[in-house]
Amino acid sequence: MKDEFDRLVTLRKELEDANKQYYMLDQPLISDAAYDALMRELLNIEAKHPDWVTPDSPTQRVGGEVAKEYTKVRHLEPLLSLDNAFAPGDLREFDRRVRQVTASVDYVVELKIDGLTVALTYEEGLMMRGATRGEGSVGEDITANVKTMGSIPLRLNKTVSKLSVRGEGYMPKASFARLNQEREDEGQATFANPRNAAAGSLRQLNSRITAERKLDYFAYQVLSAKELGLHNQIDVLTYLKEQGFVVNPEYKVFNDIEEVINYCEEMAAERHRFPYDIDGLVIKVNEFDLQQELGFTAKSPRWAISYKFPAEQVETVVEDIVIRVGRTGVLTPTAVLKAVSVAGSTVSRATLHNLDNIREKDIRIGDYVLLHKAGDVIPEVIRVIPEKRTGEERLFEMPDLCPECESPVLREEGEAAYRCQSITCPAQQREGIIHFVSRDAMAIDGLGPAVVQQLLEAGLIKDAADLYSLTFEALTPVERMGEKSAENLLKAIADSKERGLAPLIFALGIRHTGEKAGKILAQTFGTMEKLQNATVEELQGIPDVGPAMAESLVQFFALESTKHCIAKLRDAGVNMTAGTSTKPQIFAGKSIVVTGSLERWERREIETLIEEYGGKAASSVSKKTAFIIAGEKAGSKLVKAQGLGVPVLTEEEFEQMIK
Ligand code: 3B8
Repeated sequence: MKDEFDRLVTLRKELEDANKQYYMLDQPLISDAAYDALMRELLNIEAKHPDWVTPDSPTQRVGGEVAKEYTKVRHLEPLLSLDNAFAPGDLREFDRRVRQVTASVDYVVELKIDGLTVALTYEEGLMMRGATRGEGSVGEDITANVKTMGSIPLRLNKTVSKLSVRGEGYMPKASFARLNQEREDEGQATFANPRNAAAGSLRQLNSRITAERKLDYFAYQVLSAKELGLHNQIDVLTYLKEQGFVVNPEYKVFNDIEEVINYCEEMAAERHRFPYDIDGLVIKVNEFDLQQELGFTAKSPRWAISYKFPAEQVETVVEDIVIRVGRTGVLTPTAVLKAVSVAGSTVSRATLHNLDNIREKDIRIGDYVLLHKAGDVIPEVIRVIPEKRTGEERLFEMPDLCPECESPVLREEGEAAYRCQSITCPAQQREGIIHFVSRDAMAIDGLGPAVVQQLLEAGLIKDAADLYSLTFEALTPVERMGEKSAENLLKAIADSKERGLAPLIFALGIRHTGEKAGKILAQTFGTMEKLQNATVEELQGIPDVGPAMAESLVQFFALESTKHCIAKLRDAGVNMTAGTSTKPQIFAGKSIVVTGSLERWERREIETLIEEYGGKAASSVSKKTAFIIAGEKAGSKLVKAQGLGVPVLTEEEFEQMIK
C-alpha cells in the first residue's frame, strides 16, 4: 500500500513536470508514448484506490465525464466585452478620453487571441470551476472540459484562498488543420475556423473528446488584483506566470498612442506568423488606479479597447468544381479558383467539403465568391457575391459514378458524404498509400504524393506493401529520381520497418481508427496477429474503442486484400509487434545503469527487462540516472552514483519492483 502510494506521488510529479515543461517551455521532457505510459500507470493505481483521487491529479485531465447538459453559473463579476477600434483615428480618440483624466499613461498592448473567453475559479489553490462567458453575467459550467487543457494549472504554485482568472481558450492552427482533415476523411462536417472548433470542443458534453482536441489557454486577467498586492496589468501578467499559467509573451508597453498605432500596423502585417489565430490587439491602461478612475460603460471598460485587423477576404471566381476521392472513398467537391493572394499565399483551390455546403451557400460554377483562409491555413469560400451573377452560372451535381473508377457512388444514411463503394478504387489506393507513408504513420521521408503517383503509374507498386520490394534498379529509371534520391528513399523505406505496431495500425488507414487508436490497440494486443483475430466483442471491451471502430476493424481484417497485404508486409520484415511491451511501463522515461557482476541475470537479460518495462539501460551514471543496480565488485559507477545521491539497488530490490 505504502509503496503504491509513493509511486502515485512520483507519477503525479513526473506527469506535472512533463506537462509544465511542454506548455510553459514549449519543449517536451518525455515522449508522448512515455507520457501515456505514466498516465496509464497512475490511472491503474487510482482505479484501485478511488479515495486517493484528488481534483488536481493529472488523471483529471484525460476526460471521461459525460454530461447531459451544461449547468448555468453566475459569474462573480460579469465578463465585459471590449469596445472596438477599426482605424488609427479610433485609437487617437480613445487616447484623448484617457488623457482627460491624466497627463501621462502607460499602455500595455497584447495580442487579441481569436478564441473564447474562459473564466476560472480557484479555491485554496485548486481549480474548482471553469465557465464560458455566456452572455456576460451567466455562463456555462465547463469544468470537466477545462481540466483537459494542459496549459491550465489544476493547482496554483502558491496557494491563495480564492482566485478568479480570465483568459482566452483557443485551438492552435495546427490542431485545427489536423482535426478538420480527420473529419473530412471520415465524412464528417468540418469546422469553419479555429474559433468555431474551439467553441465546439469546449461545449462538448463528453470531455474525452475535448481532451483529444488539444486546446490551449492564455491567461490575461485576475479579479480583485489589488488585494493580491498587484498594481497594474504588467504585475498581473507576471503574477499569472508565477502561478503556473501561460501568458502570451508578445505584450509590449508604450506611453504614446502614435507608437501604439505603429505597433498595431506592424502586427497587422505580421498577423499570420503566430501558430494561433489573432484578430487584433488589445490596448489596456496599465495602472489600476487610472483604470478605476476611468471606470466602465454599461458594456465595456473605458480603460481598454480592441484594435481589430481588417478581415482578409478576397474576391475570386469559381472556374470549376472537381471531385477529389479520398482514402476512405469520400468524394470531396473542390473549387478550382482563379488564383488569388490571401493571408500571405497564393490560392487556386478550396475544398467545398460536401454537397450540403454547396447547396446551403448556393455556390455555382462561374460564381464570384468571397474567400478567406480559415485558421490562416485552409482556404474557405465564405459566400457567393450574387450581384455579380450573369445567369451563365451552372449548378454542380454530384456524379453517380466515381470519377476515378466508375463504381457507384452512394450517400449513407445520416452522412453528409458521398462515397465510392469500390474497395479497389485506384484513388482510394493512391490516397491510402499517401497516408501509409505520412509522418505520423510509417514516416517514409521523400515519398510525397507526386512520387507515389509516379510509382503507381510506372506499375512499380500496387499497394503499400509493394514499397518494401522496390529496388535501386527499378527506381532509377523513374523520372526525376536521381541515384541519390533513390538511395535515400530505399533507406527511408527500410528504416520504416522498425516503426512498430502502433504506427503500422494507424498507417493501414482503417476507418474510425486514428493514431491514438493505433497506440491503444498495439498496447492491448501486442502483435498484429492477435489484433487480426480479435472479435467485435473483444474489441468493444477495450476502453476507448466504440462499436463503430470495433465493427470496421473486424470488417477490415476479414478482407482478402487486407490479409494479402499484411502477409506481404510480414514477409518484407516489417515489425508487427508493439515496440513498447505489454509489461507495465514503470520505468518509462527513466535512465537506469547496471554495474558489477550479477547473479540472477546476464547483463543483456537485465537490460532487456529494463527496456520491456519502459526504461532505458544506460552505460554511464549522471544526475539524471533514476537508479543504479549494483552487483558484486561494482566499482567507479557505484562510487559516482553514491556521490551524486543516485539510489543504489540490489538485484533483489530490482526484482521486487518488477514482480
Ligand atoms: C477587459 C479586459 C475584456 C477583455 C479584457 O486575447 C474586458 O482583456 C478581453 F472587459 O476580452 N482575446 C485579451 C483578450 C481579450 C480581452 C482582454 N485581453 N488579451 C484576448
